[in-house]
Parts: sequence; C-alpha cells; structure tokens
Amino acid sequence: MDEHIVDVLRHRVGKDERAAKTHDWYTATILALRDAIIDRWMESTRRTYDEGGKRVYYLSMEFLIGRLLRDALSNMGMTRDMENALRAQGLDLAALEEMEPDAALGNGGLGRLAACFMESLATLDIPAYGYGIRYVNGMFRQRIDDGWQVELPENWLAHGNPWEFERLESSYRIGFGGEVIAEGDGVVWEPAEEVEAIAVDTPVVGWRGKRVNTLRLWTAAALDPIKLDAFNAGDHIGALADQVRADSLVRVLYPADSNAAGQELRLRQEYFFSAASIQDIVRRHVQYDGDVRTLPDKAAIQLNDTHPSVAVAELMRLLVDVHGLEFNEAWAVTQRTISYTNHTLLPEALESWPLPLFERMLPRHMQIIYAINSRVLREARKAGLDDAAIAKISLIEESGERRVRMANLAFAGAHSVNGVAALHTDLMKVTVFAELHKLYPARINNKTNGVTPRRWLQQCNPGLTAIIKDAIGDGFLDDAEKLSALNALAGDAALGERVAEVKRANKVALADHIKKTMGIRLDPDALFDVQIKRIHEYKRQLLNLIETVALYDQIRSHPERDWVPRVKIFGGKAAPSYHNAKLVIKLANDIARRVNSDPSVGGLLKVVFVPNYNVSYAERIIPAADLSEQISTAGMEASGTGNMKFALNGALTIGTLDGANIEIKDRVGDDNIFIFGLTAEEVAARRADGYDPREIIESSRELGQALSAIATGVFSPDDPDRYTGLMGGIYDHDWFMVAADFDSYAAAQRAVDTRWEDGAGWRESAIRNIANVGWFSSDRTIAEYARDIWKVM
Ligand code: DL6
Repeated sequence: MDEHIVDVLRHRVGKDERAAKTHDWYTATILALRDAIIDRWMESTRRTYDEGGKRVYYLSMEFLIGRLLRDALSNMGMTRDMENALRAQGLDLAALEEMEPDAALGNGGLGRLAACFMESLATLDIPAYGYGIRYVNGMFRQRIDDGWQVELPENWLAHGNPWEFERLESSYRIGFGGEVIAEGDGVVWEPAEEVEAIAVDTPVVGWRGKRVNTLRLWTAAALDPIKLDAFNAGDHIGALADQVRADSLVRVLYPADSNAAGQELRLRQEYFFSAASIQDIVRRHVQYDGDVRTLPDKAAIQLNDTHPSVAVAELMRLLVDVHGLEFNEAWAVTQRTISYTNHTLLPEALESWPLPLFERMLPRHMQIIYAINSRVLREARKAGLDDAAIAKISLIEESGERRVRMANLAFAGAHSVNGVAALHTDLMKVTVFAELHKLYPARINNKTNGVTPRRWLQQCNPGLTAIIKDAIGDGFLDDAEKLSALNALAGDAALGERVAEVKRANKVALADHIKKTMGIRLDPDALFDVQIKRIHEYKRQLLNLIETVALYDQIRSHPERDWVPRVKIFGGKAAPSYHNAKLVIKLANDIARRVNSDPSVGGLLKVVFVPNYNVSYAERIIPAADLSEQISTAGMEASGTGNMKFALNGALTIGTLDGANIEIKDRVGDDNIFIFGLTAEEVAARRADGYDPREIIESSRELGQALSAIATGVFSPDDPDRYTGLMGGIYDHDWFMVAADFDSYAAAQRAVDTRWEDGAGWRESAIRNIANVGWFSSDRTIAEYARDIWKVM
C-alpha cells in the first residue's frame, strides 16, 4: 500500500510527495482504495453475468450516504494497512476521513434507509443496483443565526468526487411534453423537449468485501448544450438555456420531509430518474436475455416510496410502445417485476399531481394511467366494492381538483406493497390503503426496517465493538443477532463498568467537539438525553422542550432535591417552508440560552441545539447518548431507524408505542425501555371523540406553568409574543397530543432519573439493549425482502 499510494499521488493526482497538500493525500487515499475495490467490482459484475441470476433494482429519489472512506476501508479490511501507509508519510487517517464531505442526497430516514440497504445488499452478495439522482446540491447546510435556522447550499462536489465514474456510454434520452400521435395499430409519443440522462456510478462495498454493487446516479445534459448560432448572434445567455434547464433537473434535492413537494420541477425530477432507470434496466435485460417477457425472472424493481411511481407507467410504455406487447401481457410483466414500499401514512405526504400538469408533461403516460385505472376499477366492481370504495381506489382523485394519485398507481402496479414496521403495516391496511387492501388482500406485507451494524456500531463506536468482541467473540460482526450472547453477561459488573467507560469516553469526545464548535461546556457525567431527527410536529420536539422547561422550573423551585444532572441535546433540520418547525428550532435555542446562563440551576441542566445535524454528526452523537428520545404521536412515525441505532449503542429509549419502538420494546423487554403515552388506537379514539386539550392543561400544574412561561415570553423577552401562536395551537386543538401525553412523559422522565441513579441497573439495561437489537440489522431486513418479495434468496 505504501508504494501504491505514492504512485497514485504522483501519477493520478499529479503531485510530488513534497508538494502535496493534505487534500491531495486525501484524494490519493480514496483513489488507492478504489483500485482495490474496482477489482472486486469487476469480479462481482462478471459473476452476475456468468450466473445469469436475477438482479435487484432499488429506485430511490434519496440516498443519504454520508461519508464513504471509513466504511469502504473497513469493509475491505484495509483500515490497518492504510493507516500504516499514511503514517509512513506523516499523515493521520482519521484526519483525512474528517475531510470527506457528507454525501447528503437525502432528507432523513427514507434516504438513510436506502443507503443502509445498499450496503446490506452487497454484504448478502445480492446483485443489485441503486438508482437515483446525482444532486449537485444535496440537503442544505443549516446555520443557526441568533437561534434561527438559515439554509445554505451544501456543495459536496466542490472539490470533485474521487469515488465516482461517469459513464458517458450509458445515457438515455428523456422526453417531456409534446403529443401522442396514432401510427398504424399503435401510437408514437413525440416529446416537445428532450434531455440526456447520463449515468454516474459509485461502487458500494459489502462487509468483508464479498461483493461490490453499483449505485447509479443520473446526471443531466442538454442534447445541444450550446446553440452556436444564437451565441454567435450575441445571445450568450440564451444560447446556453437548454443546458441550464437540464442542470436544473439535478441541481437540488427537495428539502421536503414528510410532505409532498408540489413543484413542477419535482415531477420532472421524478420522471427523469425513473425513466432513465427503467430504460437502463430494460436495455440490460434485452441485451443479455433477448426477450422482455422474461424480465420478471431476471429483475426485481423496488420503488422506495411513491417518488418513482411513474416507473410503472414508463415500464408499460416501453413494453407496449417500444417492444410491442399487448396491454395485458405488459401489465403482467410490470406487476411481476415491480414492488413498492410505503414510508408514511401522513396524508400530506401522499403524493398526487394535478392532472393537467401531468397530462401536459407526460401525455403518453397519462393515457397509460387511464388504461390501468379502467382495468383496476373494473376489477373493483367485479369484486363487489361500492362507489365510495371505488372512488378511493381510483388512480385519479375526482373530488375537487383532479389529481393523479401516485400511491394508488404504485399499489396497482406492484405485486408487493410493504410497510416498514409492524404497526405501520397494520395501519396501512385500515387507513390509506383500506380499499385497495380489500381488493388485493395478499399484496400488503411488513418488512420492519433495519440499519447496517457496520456503520452504526463497528465504525462509529470502535470502543464498544472491541469490548463486545472480548466478551462474546467476533461472530456478531457477521451476524448481528449473535449479540444476544451478551444477555448471559448483562449482570456482570465488570462488563457493565467497561461499557460505561467507553460510553463516558464517547461523551467526553462529543463534549470536546461541542465546546470547540459552540463554546458550550458539558459535564460528561451528566445524563446525555438526545433527540436528533428532522424537526416535525409529529416527532414532538415540542413535548421534549416543554418538559425541559418544566424540569428547569422544578430545579429552580426545589434546589434541595437530588436532581440527576442532564444534558438535553437536540439536532435536526426543518423544511425551509415549515414555519412551526423553524419556530421549534428557535425555541430550543431560546431555552438553551436562558437555561445555560442561569446560575441557579448550577449546571444540573444544560440544553444544546447542535447545528447542521447530518450523518457524520449522528455517528458522533449516537455512541455518546445515554437516553434516546423517540416520542412521536403514536401512529404517526412509520418506523424510525434512529431508535435502532441508539439502542445498538447502549442508549435506553424513552418512547411511545409507535413505529419500530414497539418491536424494540418486545425485544429489549419492558424493564429496559421507558414507554409512555397514548397508543395509536387511543390517539385515534381521542381525535374522534372531540379531544379537549384545555381540560388537560388545567389539570396539570406543571404543564400549565411551562406552557404559560413559553407563551408569555419568559424565554423570548426580546419578542414576548414569539411563541404565543405555537402554544395557542396546543390549547386550541393539539393535533399531536402534546398535552394528552405530557404527564405520562414527565413521569417516564422521572423513572429515567431513578434508573440512572441505580448505576448498575442502568448499565445492565444498556447491555440488554445492545444484546437484543441485533435483529434490527438491515441484513435481516434485506434477507426478508430477498426471500419474500424479490425471490433472490
Ligand atoms: O422507512 C424509513 C423512514 C421511517 O423510518 C420513518 O418513520 C418515516 O417517517 C420515513 N418516511 C419518510 C416519508 N417521506 N416521504 N414521502 O421520510 O421513512
């Protein structure tokens, strides 16, 4: 490796060792590692072709990859070699790893799940492609100015991207608009506008480097990047307009989480990447297999949420218009090939597009959707469903503005529709998809999410990994469920101490980082209580903040009590147009300013809002957390995956019976988790019965005082009315049941204190969490998809 890295530095980076800057070494490190990866990549690809097996295609608008260097080195088993090679040059690998920008091509859980899945697919030796968009600007960078979120562009490609390969030969024309013309027995779509989709490939290495798969992200180019006649005539800007229009397709990731972004550009992005991916898949199949009819035997296409739903219509278009299949035959091929994952029940997140817009942009696809719809509605009538049910099943929303329903399209076009946690899947059957489920009762199934234990235990928490290896051997590295061997040692005081020492060291490292970057001093012996995730009302950061205020009040009123010192850590981004979410960020910062500067709490309570929370920050925070806040209104968080990462790193969860929390509780046991609040069923019943939050607020002194302190400007003396509206929402309707769950949440927090004070008890619970969440490995999730949906295992 020593010689290779110097050779790469000289011949590929073009620098002499003496002149090389740290960034040159960083590039050389990745390129040298990439060389080793490429050999395995080619071997994997060759093996797939030779075996002629089935491939999995994961279509996702988002891949929240984060950094790759540490992951790839570790999976290739080359960390030690690389460390030594760099040390010989006077360089520190860890410092180079810190230089890598986060590839933030996703908003949150959905995109991070896609990244974990890619790693597990390679680990399980399943031939797979991830398909998405190579956004030039991924998720925005968050700066906090005077407590307010400010969004800045994140330029992850500013210094180039040594991981990727542009494949100019893998390019496709993607059309928009125009008209559909009858020709012979069929039709021809003549788009008004075309852009070129060009593949950019990144290798994805599985654990122990068994297989290297491809993440293929599409970039866009104009067919005619510069109109020379216009340029020569002096229209220097207009001459480049087509290229600018193409660039805009891949320029930004829509920073919308759990709400549909209703922009025309978003629909163009969705079609652009879906069409390029489907064309690529069909081209590969026809090239090697000859017959499109056998596509389902060789390809499994998974739609990650509804963003790629239009792929259903695109595949139908290729099969019927280009390959000449009869509609029914094409429909059978499409349904057998495609499957769809739903990630949310929030009505505002269920995508639909105004029909006139859809028809204008994709006229042929609109015709195909009408044809699919009439088939589906015929089946519904035949099954005896009534008009009300049929209206809900229709791919077209007819009440009010006519719209194309992307979830119904995906459901109809797929042989499998899965939810991402048991409760979520059950709720899908009785809420958003109740009627479609009646019509196609075998289609919905559950695949509880998982996270890759390589990134979320081994790499982010090497100290804990080493202790586990000492305790139970290294079998858990290949099968995370083997962590269960720790159960037999959970009461072992010496192991408890060692786990606690590592946790403390991780807390010291986080505290140092926060001191350096924010100037706030934290006590590593305090309980680190963490809520990091997108800011959303249903995730209820507000409940946590109100309880923080109540605790602050209590500490000041009863300084004589034996309070458990706490550090409340918050982090997360708010969608730029989400007013209340942005106000929650400001509130967290306002509370932090007041609490942290109040000498009367004597350091018993500290509040921190860390700016620009991202994957790398999560890797730093999660190993340092004692308590994991998973406190969504029951029935609203589809699964959550942060909950799994925290438990795997020995944090205890305080949470509602929502999403995968329920399955975590079932595995770690009631004594090792703090469950509070209404169940999903109770939430629904309260809402149906006309819930009155005022009554509850009046009966809870702690809650009433905290709400009124916030509402009257105790934390915002510069603008006393700042939170009047936000608090008013809780008094008036409280859709997210903050008031209803407050007392139960506060009581659970005091139970946390009691458990914390019993140090040995806490340590045992931490070990039981680590021991029992191996099941939430994305290897297990992917094995279930492979067996039940894709039939590749
Ligand atoms: O399935 C991954 C992730 C879940 O863990 C979260 O609970 C869920 O909120 C998230 N869903 C979305 C949906 N957005 N849209 N569309 O991000 O998926």
